[in-house]
Amino acid sequence: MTMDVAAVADLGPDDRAAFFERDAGIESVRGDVREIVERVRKEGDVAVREFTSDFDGVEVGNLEITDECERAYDEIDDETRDAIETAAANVREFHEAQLPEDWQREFDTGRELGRRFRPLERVGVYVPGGSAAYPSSAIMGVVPAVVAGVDHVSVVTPPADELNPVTLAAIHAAGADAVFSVGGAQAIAGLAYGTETITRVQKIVGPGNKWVTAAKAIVRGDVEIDFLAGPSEVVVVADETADPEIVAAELVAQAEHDPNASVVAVTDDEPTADAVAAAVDEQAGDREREDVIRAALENDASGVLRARSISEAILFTEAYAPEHLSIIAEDDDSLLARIDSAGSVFLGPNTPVAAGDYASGTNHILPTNGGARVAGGLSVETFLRSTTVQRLSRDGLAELGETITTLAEAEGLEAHAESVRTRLADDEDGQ
Ligand code: HSO
Ligand code: ZN
Repeated sequence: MTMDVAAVADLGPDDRAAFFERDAGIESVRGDVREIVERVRKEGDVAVREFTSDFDGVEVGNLEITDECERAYDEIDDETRDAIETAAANVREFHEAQLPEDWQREFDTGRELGRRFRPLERVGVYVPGGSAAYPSSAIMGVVPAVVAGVDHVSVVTPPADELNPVTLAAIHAAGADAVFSVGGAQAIAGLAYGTETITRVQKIVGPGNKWVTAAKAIVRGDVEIDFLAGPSEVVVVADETADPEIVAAELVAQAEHDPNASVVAVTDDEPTADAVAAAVDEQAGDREREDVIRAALENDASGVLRARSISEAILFTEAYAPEHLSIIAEDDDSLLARIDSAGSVFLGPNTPVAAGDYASGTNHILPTNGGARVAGGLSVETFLRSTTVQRLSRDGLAELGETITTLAEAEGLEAHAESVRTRLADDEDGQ
């Protein structure tokens, strides 16, 4: 059997480190990626084409494929186009609900404060291609940017002799303004610094392989990024009411993404743990991507775990901070109330993670490797900047005057204090 059942209480320091200290595994390529980034920065399209030929084995004609995306959209079958449109509409609706309102109000008499939100102007979205072509990721990356009001959304996606028509169609449906046939670190560098063809952007979002992720880590600072996303993760918290076949199906589903995916079930019910482990093994054998799945199941950060109580299961998932958390247990709302660290939570037996992966409306570009301890996934706010605004009346300033001048003097900043006093001096003279 691929998965052993272990007890949370028996995990040693090494096991705990494997579960709780996951990382994106980009160190091995950092040096090579730095060179690629530098060459694209200096040489632009020439370097982009050279790396595309070296790494993708493709001599690209036009780097820009915006029109091809529109054509693919028109030509794909109706069923696929409808599925793309339904998914995009649900993602659009959920993200529209996130749009913050500008506001401005008086806090005390004469002290009016507010906050306003404006979209970034140019952003770039990485859409994975190759064996892991994800049309759904095009929707998840582009739609929130469009909803936020971003002027120009560029998409980069790796070239191939035969580009995936569904990915191209989804990029078009999501509302991208320009699409470029370039992938890997060279695509990230192109977006970060601009080339003759690729527009330089202010922020780059979207998942990719370790070359892409390493490039995002390197250009961060010169350009904003969302976060460094690694392979998919899921933790399922289950009690004795959970159907082991369903719990197993969740683990096998996310395991199919990547040999480095991490999948965990944690339950307070011993028979459930044993049944999940057996069901995972059986289901894996029936899947086309069995090899990928078995590799992921064997990861040190994957496993079926027995907890002494549902509280211990909750503490485990909190320490893990998974990208996806599925809770299949009685009174899931009260368990949810105890969760602070998870990218996206799926409640109950009828809510597969695949719903959020594709179509329910939530975003599937989420923090991995424990990133959920400090941040959330892609949202409308990813593409907004905020500005604060204020206006004081004379009375409002008079009320605050002494507080400001006292602190300014404590900092030795006399001119700051004077900028207040000159305004209030008129008042005193006049009275
Ligand atoms: N579960 C992946 C997203 C995805 N699933 C794309 C299917 N296609 C990472 O959240
Ligand atoms: Zn998935």
